Amino acid sequence: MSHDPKLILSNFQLEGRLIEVKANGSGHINETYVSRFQTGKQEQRYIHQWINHHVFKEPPKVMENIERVTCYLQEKIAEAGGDPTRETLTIVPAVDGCSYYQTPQGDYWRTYTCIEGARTYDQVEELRHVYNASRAFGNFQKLLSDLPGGRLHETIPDFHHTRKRFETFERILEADRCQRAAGVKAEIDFILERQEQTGKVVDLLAQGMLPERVTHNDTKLNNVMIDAQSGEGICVIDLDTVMPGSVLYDFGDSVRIGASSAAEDERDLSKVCFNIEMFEMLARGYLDSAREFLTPLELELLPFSARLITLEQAIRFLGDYLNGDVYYKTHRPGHNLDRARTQIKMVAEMEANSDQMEAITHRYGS
Ligand code: ADP
Ligand code: GN1
Ligand code: MG
Repeated sequence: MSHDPKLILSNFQLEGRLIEVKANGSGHINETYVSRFQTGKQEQRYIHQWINHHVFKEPPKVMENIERVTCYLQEKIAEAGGDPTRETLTIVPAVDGCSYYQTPQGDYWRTYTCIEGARTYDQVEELRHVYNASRAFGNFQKLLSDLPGGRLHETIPDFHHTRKRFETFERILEADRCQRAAGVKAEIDFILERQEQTGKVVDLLAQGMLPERVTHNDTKLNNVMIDAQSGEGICVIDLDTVMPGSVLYDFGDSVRIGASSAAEDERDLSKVCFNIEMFEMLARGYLDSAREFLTPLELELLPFSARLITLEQAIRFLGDYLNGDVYYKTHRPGHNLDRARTQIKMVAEMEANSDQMEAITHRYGS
């Protein structure tokens, strides 16, 4: 499914003459486009996104969260002498002043200014990017640690509730509606054998042993803009899932790509390796931002969270494969299965390296 961004452009406060608009990005849920507008000799680019309302059931609440978060970040970045137009997202309002536009057909769109001189990476190309992106995610949590105005909306309830994800997986497996389970027995067993891990973080949160914080919840490497000159992680983007959560969700989710030698959907599993040097950069970058506010228990569980959230991703990808590929965009047959297999390989290798991972987080956490 794809939507025509040209039809919605006139509903936003955009200046100048449209030169072109084209698809951008590799996300699995929303659709992203980039446009070029000309005013006199100046050119301005914008990012336009169709918000998947089948996944984000209440897009106005998503946008309310994003408005609150970006406004607060803008203030803090300005106070610190930074550039709020590059270091956080800037919403371009619709003509009626709203942060989004709803079409007569019920689709939701938003527009941001395009951050120039920076780009995202779907997979690691330079080790310093791992450190810098991870530091940016830690800093994002730090800046939002005192966000005023009460709890953010949960844009997807129980998004990182790993035990509930596991239970959903069991139901999908039971139904086996596409009769695919018999072909992926090893992958299913890998997941089922790890059931007892899935409740750990959510139970500690429910018991008040782990604090709830404002977290990003989708900390893939390609959700940080990397500055073309400095290689710094200048801006955390993709804010749809910013909501109450645990820092362990963010740290954990960043490892599966930030410490992997291959793409999330690599078919050749011999290329998919957990790289301890990359993990060290990632942990150091994160802790250089987050060391000062993490509790001892959060710090202790960082290595576990990497295995847990990677397992959660395997559960979700394999679940979607078994369910007939209804959630994530896929670009080839077996795409979700390929993604699940890379995540499983990463979990297995992280398990084998858990002592070294612990040593690293202890070293940089104190
Ligand atoms: P998705 O949820 O589909 O991953 P993102 O918000 O991450 O959507 O955007 C997809 C890609 O578009 C990003 O990886 C990035 O390359 C680019 N992008 C998004 N927002 C901006 C922006 N404000 N400026 C420049 N590029 C952006
Ligand atoms: C989806 O939309 P995107 O590609 O940033 C998913 C994340 C997964 C990720 C796996 C709302 O993120 O939770 O971690 O794919 N987003 C949603 O790559 O489900
Ligand atoms: Mg993204």
